[in-house]
Amino acid sequence: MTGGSVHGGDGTTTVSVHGLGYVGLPTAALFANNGYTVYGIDTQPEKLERLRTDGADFQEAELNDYVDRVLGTDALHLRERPVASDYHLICVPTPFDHDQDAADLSYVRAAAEGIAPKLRPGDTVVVESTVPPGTTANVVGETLERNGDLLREAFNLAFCPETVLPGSILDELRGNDRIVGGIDDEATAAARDLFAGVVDGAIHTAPDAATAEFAKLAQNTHRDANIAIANELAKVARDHGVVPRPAFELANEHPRVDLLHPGPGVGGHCLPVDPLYLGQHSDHVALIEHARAVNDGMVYYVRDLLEDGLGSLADASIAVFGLAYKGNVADTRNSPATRFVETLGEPTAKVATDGGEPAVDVRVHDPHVEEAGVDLRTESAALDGADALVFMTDHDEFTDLDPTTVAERMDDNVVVDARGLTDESWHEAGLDVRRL
Ligand code: SAJ
Repeated sequence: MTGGSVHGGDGTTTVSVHGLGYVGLPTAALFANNGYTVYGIDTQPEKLERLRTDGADFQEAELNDYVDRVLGTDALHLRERPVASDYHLICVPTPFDHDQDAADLSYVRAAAEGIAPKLRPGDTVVVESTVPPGTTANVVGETLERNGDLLREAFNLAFCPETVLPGSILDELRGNDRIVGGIDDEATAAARDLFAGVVDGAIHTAPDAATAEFAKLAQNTHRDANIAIANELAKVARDHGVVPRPAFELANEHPRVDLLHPGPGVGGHCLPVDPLYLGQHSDHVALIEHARAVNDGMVYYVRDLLEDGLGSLADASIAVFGLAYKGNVADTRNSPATRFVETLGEPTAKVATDGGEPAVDVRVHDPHVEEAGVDLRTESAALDGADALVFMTDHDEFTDLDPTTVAERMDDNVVVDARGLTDESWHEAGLDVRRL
């Protein structure tokens, strides 16, 4: 384990970052702000143009400043095609292909194909994209060898998983510990030394790349499964007439118990996807797959709570507060709230009226989200005259709501709180609150 004191580069070391998305762009800025000469490579010219003209557009102001500080300087050059560099970091998407039941590695392959002809002896390639174990050594290694002039022994190849958390990308990027695992000791050391130059956290070395790849998947799978146990226990608690969260708080008084928060499911770019990669070369994933199903099924449980409160969804006006996948971010990727809104449009025995489309008036409000492919309302357009209010995201704005005012503005009094935002005062205000 090393790390702890950022020393940075001296301007002569070159780092190419392939893929300027939510991981790659902050990573490029991290190196550019620490004395490295960085090439930010992205195959989409319009993205590069937008960056040049408008700068970064993350929902995190400090991160935008951090990126904008180096954009247009000699520290960060934007390019459409790969260039020769001492280091190449691969930060491209690896979506899960549900038809193939496998990770879609096409972007990783394409990045490696672009890097291969530029590789020089002693250069280092580091994969940061989340991938199934074995991908760095096999898929990336073979692609680099096949498309370039160098044999595997001539360059370094390692895996170092990204660690960005929407909401605190910059802090986590600079402060988190990192794991590095190379295809040999030299590659591990090269990647370790690179990251030790820019992060405050410790650098943990894995025995090989596959172990590091597995560790990354294990982290997100562990979190997903732990949220699933919280969700399952929450449903069981309600079956017993027990409100889940206060019971969880008591359970957590034990020194070795740490129940996470139940909720409407798990969204984002990592947790709903990463556990699936583990099933690619293993049949021992029953619990992991069940956890996924429990979390994905929570939107139906929330809909059941709503339906129980209203008696029927037909002709109801429902204010859905929160579309982002978690609190205080604008990110709607794989958001449970989006799926929940879809379920409200699904005809069910209880919803369907006189054989036609169910007449559910769904009014979505999210103060953080600007564009989401659904019609977004202001707070009052969503809440005034609503029969029910459903909290799907724990934004601070919602915690600050006054229950008495909410009760006055609604027509009926059903509140489904999937995020633990409400307390006794909501009952006292005359609202019929169903809490997870
Ligand atoms: N959630 C719950 N209950 C909880 C905690 C979270 O329902 O108690 C839900 C959230 O509302 C959200 C989802 O889970 O919908 C995921 O949110 P998150 O904050 O747990 O994680 P992500 O997806 O934003 O980021 C994760 C993090 N991984 C771990 O905590 C192990 C982050 O550190 C990683 O860098 C990131 O994945 C990644 O890029 O892999």
